[in-house]
Amino acid sequence: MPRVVTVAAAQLGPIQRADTRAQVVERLISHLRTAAAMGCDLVVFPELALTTFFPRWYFEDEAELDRFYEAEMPGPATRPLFDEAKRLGLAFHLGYAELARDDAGRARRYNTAILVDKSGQIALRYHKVHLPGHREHEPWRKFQHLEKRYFEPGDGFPVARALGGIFGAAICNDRRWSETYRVLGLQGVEMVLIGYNTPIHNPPAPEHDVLSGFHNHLVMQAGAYQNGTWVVGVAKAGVEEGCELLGQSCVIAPSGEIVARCATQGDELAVARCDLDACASYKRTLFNFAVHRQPHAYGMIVERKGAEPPPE
Ligand code: CDV
Repeated sequence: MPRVVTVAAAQLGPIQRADTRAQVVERLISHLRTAAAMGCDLVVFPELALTTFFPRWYFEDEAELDRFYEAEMPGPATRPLFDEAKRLGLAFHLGYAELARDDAGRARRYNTAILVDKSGQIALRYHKVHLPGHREHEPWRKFQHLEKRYFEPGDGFPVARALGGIFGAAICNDRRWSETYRVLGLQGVEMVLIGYNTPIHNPPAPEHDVLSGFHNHLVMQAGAYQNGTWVVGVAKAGVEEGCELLGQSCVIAPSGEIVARCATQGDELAVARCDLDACASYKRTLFNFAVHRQPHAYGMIVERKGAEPPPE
């Protein structure tokens, strides 16, 4: 029996700061209903999908910052999303800012993604590992990117069995790092779910701006092919609080080919019928890790963090 997962890359247009959680959740529910009508099994929402992309501002007041985080999942605002997905028989993936407490009651802040199965249970929880940007206020920038200040990094790339396959997650900047896909690939991942908020303007390197769309697809297509896995990349797109975010949400096959993609910068679904067994011919042949990898030659990957060129 083929293991087919019909997936919707559920792109969101911009979320402005004044938009309420209830308004946003209504948009997510509208995506769920459209996806259900199109025969989907799984709906993938972007990174930090419940609010505007708040790391673009420097906040001194912690109470103001806390407004962008969820202290429980589901909580009062997100319960209707869980209920409607369960009613429709859909699994979904959601990115949000998580405010947890450790045993000593200290705040732990994560950029989080969850996969919720068709029964409404959280099957996978992932904390973003590669946090881009900076920690201190840098007023020279047109907008801030304070993820290093507002989140702590996660400690790994877990996978979960769900929907008859093996699923993993990564968040935005993670998609640019080959290590992300390989750690997931080494656990047999068959579908990687990736939400993103990517400003087209990169303040430290504006010469890259014109290539932002190319780089987006380049890294996800390479990650899919080199690990024989489906990849679903989903944007929050459009002009949000004056900052232009990249669209291009897409579904990528284990061949590395894009099989569905969004055409707008707004709320839009890109739907694809994904046969998880299509991963096998890549995992069995060219990328049969057990046969062809040479870990004895890769030690530097974990032993060394920054590049160290040889002496002159
Ligand atoms: N949200 C992100 O992680 N954005 C980064 C930007 C800052 C480069 C990205 O990799 O798309």
